[in-house]
Amino acid sequence: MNDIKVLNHAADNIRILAAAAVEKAKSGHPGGAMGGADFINVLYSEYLTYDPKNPEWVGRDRFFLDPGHMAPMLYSQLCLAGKFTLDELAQLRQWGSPTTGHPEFEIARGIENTSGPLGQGHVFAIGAAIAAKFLAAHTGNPTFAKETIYAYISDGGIEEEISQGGARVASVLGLDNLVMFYDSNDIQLSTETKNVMNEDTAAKYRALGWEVIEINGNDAAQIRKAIEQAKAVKGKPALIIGKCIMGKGALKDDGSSYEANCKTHGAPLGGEAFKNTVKNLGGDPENPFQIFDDVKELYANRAKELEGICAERYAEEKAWAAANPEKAAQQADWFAGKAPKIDWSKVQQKANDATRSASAACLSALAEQVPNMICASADLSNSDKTDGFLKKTHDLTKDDFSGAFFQAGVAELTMACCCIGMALHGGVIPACGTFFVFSDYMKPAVRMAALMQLPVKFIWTHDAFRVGEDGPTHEPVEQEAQIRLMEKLQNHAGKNSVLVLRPEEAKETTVAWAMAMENTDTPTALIFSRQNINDLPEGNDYEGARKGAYIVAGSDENPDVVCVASGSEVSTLISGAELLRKDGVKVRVVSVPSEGLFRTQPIEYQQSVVPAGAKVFGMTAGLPVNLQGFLIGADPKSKIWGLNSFGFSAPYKVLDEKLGYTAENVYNQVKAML
Ligand SMILES: Cc1ncc(C[n+]2csc(CCOP(=O)(O)OP(=O)(O)O)c2C)c(N)n1
Ligand SMILES: [Mg+2]
Repeated sequence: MNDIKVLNHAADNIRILAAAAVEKAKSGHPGGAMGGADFINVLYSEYLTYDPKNPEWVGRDRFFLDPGHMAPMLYSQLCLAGKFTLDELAQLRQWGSPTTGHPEFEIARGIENTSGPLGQGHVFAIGAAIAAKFLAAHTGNPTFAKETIYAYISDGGIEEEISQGGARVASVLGLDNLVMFYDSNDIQLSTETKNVMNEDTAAKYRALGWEVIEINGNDAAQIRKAIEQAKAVKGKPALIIGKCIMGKGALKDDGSSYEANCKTHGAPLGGEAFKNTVKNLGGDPENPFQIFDDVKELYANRAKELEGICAERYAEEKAWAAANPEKAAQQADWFAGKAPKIDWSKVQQKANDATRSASAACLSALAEQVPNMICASADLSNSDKTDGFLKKTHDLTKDDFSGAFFQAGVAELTMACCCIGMALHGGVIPACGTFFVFSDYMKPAVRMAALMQLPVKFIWTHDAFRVGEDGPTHEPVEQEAQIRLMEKLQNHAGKNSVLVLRPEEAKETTVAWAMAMENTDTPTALIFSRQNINDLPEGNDYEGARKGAYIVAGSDENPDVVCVASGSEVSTLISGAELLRKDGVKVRVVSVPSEGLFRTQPIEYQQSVVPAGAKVFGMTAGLPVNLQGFLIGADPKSKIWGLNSFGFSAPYKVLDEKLGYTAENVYNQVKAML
């Protein structure tokens, strides 16, 4: 047992370092970091199990910091643990520095994730806790059952709606491997918390089925006891509500208390206030970037302790691997993030099927062949056809994680964040489905997955106004343009940040799913139709989809017009082409499952599909901007037929007629161009 005095000294050390880093950067958030220092210090010096020499160790505990603005607290803590140097800390938020604002993840440095967008981070932790339970059940490796996932949440995260979804999921799945600390400091960015929140948070989480422990969040002994208690809880997640003092130990320039003051949330303490604060905390204002000797010793002792703990865990893992060599090899592949080997010949597509049903056929094969895949749906599995996967497995439930289907309930953002958390944990391949129009509810998470280069698969069905009778609320129009913008946005590895595929018909859907499974370094969005679509002509080379756009079978040589589309509009173009050919017009039809991918092909290939100066006719059920890239360098008479308004309520065939998505309209529009 460490001396409480030393623990308090270490927490003060973290406070000094966090305040100093923000002071030097002239930007950042000292107050919350100073308030939370006691919790993070007790956690790292006594509980968090990790291997300092092997940061990627699969069985490590994980710490997810929801309020990413408290990164100075995490960096300071990781300085004590030897993962960052004091010089690196002093470079907080500077160009090229490893100590960025709101860091995403860097496992080697001990950062599992901090969420910039409040609320998402603790749900990433919930996803990671699901992954740990899944891996325990699917591998039998005892290490996964020993993992604890720690989440740190603040007032902002509690206020975000996603906390309701996360709390529900964690409770219904009985995630007793999850310990969440709520830094309840009564202060947020612009007001005191009481101005915007009067709920009884403890009662709320108890009602949601959590174990709730209430403590003074700046008292090391109480924190220690609460973590012990939380770890011992069985069958449900635990929440430790710690009443913390914002800016603990801070003094103003006149020496009076600067604690519990909104102003310390997001700005340096400043000049004399900073100096007074460092002195008050026992540091040297002229040289604040120091680690006290007793604190060094505390963490050196912890490192030794961890050696012993890890040795025991490794021994258990070794024994399991020796008894289960195949599973051990498989586990290594899973954590390496390798694309699984899949025999796609097992997927038999029905003629003229809807692409959502074609996706179900693929998912069915994936359920059989990819044992580390988890598929989720936000209560639409029989409509978004993720039930193709479900039929080959069963739901994850509180007492049974041997299945692989995650019923997320009607909570699209929660579902997406859980999937991201699974990916962050590692070892599993997450996919999740809902209607395309509800991708709007998921956008903030899609953006985080894109930024972090996580290979989550987003399955979006009911891709266009052809939802019909459900009316305009359910008819996506602008959604494709929104997600395609993410194809134009490059990630830090210089790749399109999301791969977005809208295959034209059933067989191309199989190729799209193959591309999604092979894409291990960005998220993939798959957009599928509700309605049946005619198959492409015999002899089509579906592998062309891998280039993002390709000429479909039956196209004419030396065309008078090049018609481009994705999804079911390709089939409308083909019907239109038949009419045009009767007039002697030569037509090339190009399927464009992803223009973003097409634009990464050599220019010669792009020109071979859509030659410079060609007359181009594009058709999209979304905004015309979806295909406007094809007008660049084309004949000026070229045009895109798209939807410029919300949809309408009517059977989809009527909508096709009314909105001009017919062979006749293709004929008329192209004739007017020639
Ligand atoms: C989704 C989202 N909305 C807004 C913000 C901007 N923001 C950052 S911190 C904060 C207030 C946070 O208050 P709290 O969580 O209590 O942190 P504390 O002030 O206690 O450090 C806000 C609004 C954000 N980061 N994410
Ligand atoms: Mg707060």
